[in-house]
Amino acid sequence: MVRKYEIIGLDARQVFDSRGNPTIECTVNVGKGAGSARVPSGASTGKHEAIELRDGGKEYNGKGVSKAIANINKIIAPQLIGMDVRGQEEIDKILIELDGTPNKSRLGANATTAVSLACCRAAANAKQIGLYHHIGSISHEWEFKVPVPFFNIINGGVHSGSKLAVQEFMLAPKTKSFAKAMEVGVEVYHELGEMLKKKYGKSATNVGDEGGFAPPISKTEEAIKLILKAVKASGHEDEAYLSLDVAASEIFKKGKYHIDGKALSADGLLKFYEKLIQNYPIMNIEDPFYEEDFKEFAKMTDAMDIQVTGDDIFVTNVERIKHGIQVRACNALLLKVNQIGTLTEAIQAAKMAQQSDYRIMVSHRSGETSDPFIADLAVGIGAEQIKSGAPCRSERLAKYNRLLEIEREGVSYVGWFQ
Ligand code: 2PG
Ligand code: MG
Repeated sequence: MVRKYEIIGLDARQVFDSRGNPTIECTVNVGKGAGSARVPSGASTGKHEAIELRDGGKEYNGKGVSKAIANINKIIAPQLIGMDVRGQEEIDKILIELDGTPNKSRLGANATTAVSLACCRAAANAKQIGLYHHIGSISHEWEFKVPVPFFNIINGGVHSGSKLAVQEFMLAPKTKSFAKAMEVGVEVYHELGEMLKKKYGKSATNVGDEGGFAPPISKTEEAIKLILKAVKASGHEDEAYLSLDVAASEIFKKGKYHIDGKALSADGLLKFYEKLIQNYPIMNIEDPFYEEDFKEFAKMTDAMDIQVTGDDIFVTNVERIKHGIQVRACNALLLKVNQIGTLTEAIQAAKMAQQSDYRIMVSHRSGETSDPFIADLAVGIGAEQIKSGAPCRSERLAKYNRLLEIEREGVSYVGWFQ
C-alpha cells in the first residue's frame, strides 16, 4: 500500500522564464497529492554560485536545460521514490551526495533546486497546510511575520538598457502593514512613470528585467532624485527609504569601479557612498564592492550606520557567510535558493546569519517565473525583508500578491521598528 507522504514519482519538464529562456518545472507526486516548483535564473550571477546546468550548443543559444531535466528524471527520481516527502533534510542530502561536487556542477543546481522546492511544496500539500507553515516546521521558525517589500523601481546595470551603473534602485516603504506598503510602492511607481514620460518621452517608461523603469539617464544621483520627487508628488514623503543594489562585481574592471563616468578605487567608491548616505534616505546598500573584497565590505559595515547586504559575496553559502561573520563583512544576507541548490542549505545559511544578528532579505532572480515560492519562504524562515522587483510584471507581482494573501490570513507585518 502506498503511504500518504511517500514519493511515488517525479516529473521534470521544460518551461520558460520571464526572459524567454528555458528553465525547469518539476512535479513531485506523493501518495496523497503532489507539488510543483519552477526555477528562476540570474543575470548578474556571483562567481561562487552553484552551477546552472545548460546544454550549450546552438539550440536556445546554448541555454537549453534538457541535460538537467534528464538528470532529474533518470538519476534523481529513482533515488527519491519511496522516501517520505516530509524529510526535506534527507532528500536534500541525497541530492548533494548524488551530485558529489562542491558546486552542483554534475546534476546542475537548476535540477537540484527544482526537486528540492517541489518536494517541499508536495509535503505542504499532502499535510494540507500553507507552504510557509511547512517551511516553518523545517526551519523551526514559528513566529511568522510578513516581510518588508523592496520595490526595484529603476533598473540599471545588466538588467536594463539604461546607462545606470547601479543595478537596482529600490523603494522600501515605512508602513504598518504589507497592504499599505503595496499602496505606497504602487503609487510611487506610477507617479515615477508619469514624471519620466513628461521629462523624457514615453519610451522612458519602458521597463527592465525586474519591472523597474529604464530611463535614459546615467547618473546615480539623478535616479535617486527622480524617485524622491515621485515619493513626494505621490503624497508619501517620509513614508519610504531607498535601497541600492550596486552589484559591484559587474562594474569592477582592472581594479577600478566604473560608475557615473568615473573609474573609482575602492576608497573612492566608499566616499561616494558616504556622500549619498549623508544626502539621501538610503537604508541599505547591497554588494557595494566586488565579490572577493571582504575587507572593503567590513570597512563599510563598520563605518556606516546602514544595512550592508551580501549577495554575490555570500552566494547563500555557509562557508562564505561564516567567513563574512568572522571578519564582520555585512550585516544582512541576501538569500537565493538557486545560488546554493537545495532548500536545506539555504535554510542553514539563513540560520547562521540570523544567529549573528544579520537581517535576511529573501530574493527573486532577474529571470523569474510565476512561482511565488519565495513569498512563503520569507515568512517561513522569519526573514525581515523581501525583494521581488517592481510592482509590475506578473512574475514579480506573484510574490507580492501571495504576501497580501498571507497577511490576510492573520500573519502580522514586520514593519520597520520592531
Ligand atoms: C541580484 C539579483 C536579483 P540576478 O543581483 O540581487 O535582483 O539579480 O538574479 O540577475 O543575479
Ligand atoms: Mg544583488
